[in-house]
Amino acid sequence: RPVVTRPETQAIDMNSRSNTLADREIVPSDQTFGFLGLGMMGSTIVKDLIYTGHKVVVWNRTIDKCQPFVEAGAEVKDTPMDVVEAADVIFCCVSDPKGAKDLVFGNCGVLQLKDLNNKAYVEMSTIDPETSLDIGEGIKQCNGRYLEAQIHGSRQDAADGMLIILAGGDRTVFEDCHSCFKTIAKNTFFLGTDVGNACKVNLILQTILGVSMVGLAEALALADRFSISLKDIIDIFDLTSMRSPMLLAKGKEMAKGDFNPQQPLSHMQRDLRLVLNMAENLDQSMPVTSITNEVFKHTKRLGYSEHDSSAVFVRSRF
Ligand code: NA7
Repeated sequence: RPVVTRPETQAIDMNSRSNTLADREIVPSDQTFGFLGLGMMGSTIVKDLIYTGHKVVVWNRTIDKCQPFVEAGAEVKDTPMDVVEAADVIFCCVSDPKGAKDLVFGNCGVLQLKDLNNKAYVEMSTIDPETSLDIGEGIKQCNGRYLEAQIHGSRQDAADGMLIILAGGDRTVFEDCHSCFKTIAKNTFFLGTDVGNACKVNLILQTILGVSMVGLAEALALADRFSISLKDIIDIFDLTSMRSPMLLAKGKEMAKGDFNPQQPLSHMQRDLRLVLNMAENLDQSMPVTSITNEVFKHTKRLGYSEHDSSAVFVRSRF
């Protein structure tokens, strides 16, 4: 069992800006935007929203993480419910479906405010279609409007303003979010008014990513057993028609043993679990994804939850 050092938690650099912002001519909406969840994704997004002139109200479970945003001009509230009271459009960006549901249905959650008075709720946490339907139903029953806006991309993509937004649900909310999405994303797709579709598309993309990454890790581990230089393999791979920016970047991280979390391994395994649950409900056979999930699950057990998904290479080398 390898000795694993946890990746360093990187403090958010409030002064950094994505280069793409200068070219986008963003006219900030005059609505007030609430933001629940200031993890790596949430804080990067909020930082750019403030910079582009949006009025932002924030809340995070660990309150200390709010301080840099107060200094940057955001208002902080004590509970999710307080954020909803103060904002017109509320984004949520937390780790998993359970966290996303807690913030809506839990104590001091969004729905404690019985009448949302046409306010908009936007779910950015990666969730499964059922969770999204439940949240959407709850919001609608309290006179709110709901949009699922799944974010596809790494933490670096967020820092670069290069996310892809996959949205579904209430079109008016999608329009209300225009200047925010333009700030953080290179592309935004509205996938229809049916809640759940955007979650499905996001999880399908994650399946491609997870399966590819495990294939890459196994192939590089075999090269390593033959003592073939991983750098040579990657340089040659770069010349082939198989090359993709993502696989190239992940291959380089595997070769260097640099697993700085761009997309944490725990998030990848969560996504594969959600994919397999979706497939189970349809009797859809996904043997390769099942094995991929097992590989990530085992790598988690080895202590690599918080590292990048590319740490799956460590397991393949055993
Ligand atoms: P991080 O950096 O791991 O941050 C996770 C955030 O979620 C952080 O703000 C957590 O609060 C919050 N969290 C987690 N569980 C809960 C519960 N139960 N209640 C309230 N808040 C919670 O993840 P990322 O920012 O990289 O990713 C966030 C999402 O974006 C994820 O779904 C990705 O797939 C896309 P904490 O600071 O620990 O108190």
